[in-house]
Amino acid sequence: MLKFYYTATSPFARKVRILLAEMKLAHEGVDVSPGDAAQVVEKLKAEKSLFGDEYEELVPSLRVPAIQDGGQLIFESNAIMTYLYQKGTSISSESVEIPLAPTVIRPDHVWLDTMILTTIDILMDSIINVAQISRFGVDPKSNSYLIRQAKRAQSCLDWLEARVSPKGFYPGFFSVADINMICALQMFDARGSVNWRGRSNLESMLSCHESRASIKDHPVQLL
Ligand SMILES: N[C@@H](CCC(=O)N[C@@H](CS)C(=O)NCC(=O)O)C(=O)O
Repeated sequence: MLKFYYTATSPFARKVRILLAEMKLAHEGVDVSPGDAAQVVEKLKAEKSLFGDEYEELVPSLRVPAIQDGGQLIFESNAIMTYLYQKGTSISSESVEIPLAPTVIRPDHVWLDTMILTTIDILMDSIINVAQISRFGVDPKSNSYLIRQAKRAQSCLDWLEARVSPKGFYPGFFSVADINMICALQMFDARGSVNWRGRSNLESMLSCHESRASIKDHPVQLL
């Protein structure tokens, strides 16, 4: 059975969880949570592995999520989602109004869709970076590099706003880019960490998909 390594609070793991639900793929979840914010800081200061030695010997990025399927290990959420697409024998969306997209990226927009997925990744990564470093007592408003990270997030949001339609990145379908974007935006709302609102296309795409079962059944989790 496919093993899915995750932590409950990771927005990158949430992306994979939503796609697993969309595709109704049977899997065994393995929670490798390092504990609450204080425990994370404690482990990092002691230079201990965050997710356990066994996991960190297996996954070179030392990050979640990852999956193991037979002898195959896949890490990086977008690579995992691509793998799940290759594995999903039939994508069945019979009971939903907007079907799951037939491919991860549109065959006639390969470089643009690759940039879109990468830009959402940069956006999430910059903000998580700010949150992690602030846990060590660094004030994000007085640290020049963290100010740059926040600026990067805003410029990525502007770029994405100019490329998303009011119904999402893959009009007519619910796509991997939509899942990525929704996980980023809902994380920002839940943590109050980024002011992204006022961007009408992103706001509409979120309202278009937020009541979908896979999104509602796997909400953002904060510790
Ligand atoms: N680009 C990676 C990002 C994954 C990521 O940053 N995961 C965080 C949890 S939300 C993590 O494992 N952080 C541990 C660390 O930074 O050491 C992906 O898409 O899977």
